[in-house]
Amino acid sequence: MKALDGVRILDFTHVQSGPTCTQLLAWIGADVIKVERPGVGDATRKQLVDVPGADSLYFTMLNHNKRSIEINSKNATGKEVLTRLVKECDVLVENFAPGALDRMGFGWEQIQKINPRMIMASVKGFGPGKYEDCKVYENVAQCAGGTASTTGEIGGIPMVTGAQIGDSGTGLHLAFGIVAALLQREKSGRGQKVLAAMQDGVVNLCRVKLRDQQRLKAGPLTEYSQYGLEIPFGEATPRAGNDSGGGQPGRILKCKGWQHDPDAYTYFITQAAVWGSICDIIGRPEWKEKPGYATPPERLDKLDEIFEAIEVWTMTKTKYEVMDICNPLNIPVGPILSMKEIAEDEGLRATGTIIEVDHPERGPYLTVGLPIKMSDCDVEVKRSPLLGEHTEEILREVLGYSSEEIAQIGKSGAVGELKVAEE
Ligand code: CAO
Repeated sequence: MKALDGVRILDFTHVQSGPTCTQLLAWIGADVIKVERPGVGDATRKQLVDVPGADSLYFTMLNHNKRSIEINSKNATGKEVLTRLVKECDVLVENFAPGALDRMGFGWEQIQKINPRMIMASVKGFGPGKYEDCKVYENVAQCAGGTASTTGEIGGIPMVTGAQIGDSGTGLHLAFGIVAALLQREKSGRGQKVLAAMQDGVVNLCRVKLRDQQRLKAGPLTEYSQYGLEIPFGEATPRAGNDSGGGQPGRILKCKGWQHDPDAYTYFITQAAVWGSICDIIGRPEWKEKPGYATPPERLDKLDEIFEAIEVWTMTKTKYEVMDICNPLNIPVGPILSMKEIAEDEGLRATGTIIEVDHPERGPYLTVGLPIKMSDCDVEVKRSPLLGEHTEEILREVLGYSSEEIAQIGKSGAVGELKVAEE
């Protein structure tokens, strides 16, 4: 049994944000029918190709558990097929550039006429307002959503993060909206429009930076290293290097092997509650009671000295040894794991967060499985579809077209090349 068994999704998504959303819904049981342009498909199929002739990892890792149908949405017969699909589906998900769906003839008003129970869910770069017509990609959203201005070294240039909080983050937000709209439809009997703007999603993920923006009115942000370094604060939340955001000083420190391993580092938080244990393990027990060191406010102007002393200790240990020593003492630390280490991590493999999938064109590859674990929903990760792999199956089984009708549709140029089976 799966959470979304019986829910059918008309998936007009491409690239990353929309496909992240529909992949999540497919994993938990929705029948996701991905509409792709005949002969071309999602642009990511052929982006960053590592195995010539095969679908790229970019595509395969974002489109598991979906079925692919090729339809030209600008062809008259293609529009008829799509109209029937709109009647048969519960949710339409899209992340076209603003206005593209209206130009196809499938805007919200038209969708409601065809199927009043339809939930129409969109990712756009910006919400309504002066930027609503802009095309937006990951880093644009990160910049417009507050990540870039608050990430990077103190006094350095703005930085984007490596996590795809604009694309995948917005896909997650949209999936939440869709599931909520499905629940509401149980009571109202109506569909609704769901919009997740990438800027809004990033702003939501930058919540604590907006918190700090407001705290600035009350004075300097004392937990930022900048305060201890006596660098004045400006009018906006500054970049804070690797400071921790929770009010307890934290830094990234070198570990044994840092000279040749770029990821031999640990995150180390000097949480007030375990200050005594920290002093003991680094060999500075006198700091526990010493005036100027004993309480968190006293330590604020000595953070460089304190973290240097901690680093002298962490440099004698591997990042895993730091974890093994600190965890039993409740000292919050985190090894800086490389993608290689994550790919090989036995724990992540055991829980299905990192999973190996086989593919007819490219053979086995690694992907990230469903990161949410549900006790009563069976999750099986199936490979992504080849372009148009299910065109005929969907025309016949979902839409009920006969072989003769399917042959006509094939001749109309509305779908890709078809191999029509005998009835
Ligand atoms: N049959 C026929 N035409 C199709 C089709 C199909 N099956 N699928 C798409 N098209 C057409 C669209 O109708 C559109 O045509 P018009 O411009 O004539 O209306 C055209 O293909 C291009 O679609 P697009 O504008 O969405 O694609 P793009 O490459 O120009 O822009 C992107 C890509 C991502 C910038 C844009 O879609 C966008 O801003 N999306 C919203 C924000 C978003 O999701 N960004 C994240 C991208 S990474 O996840």
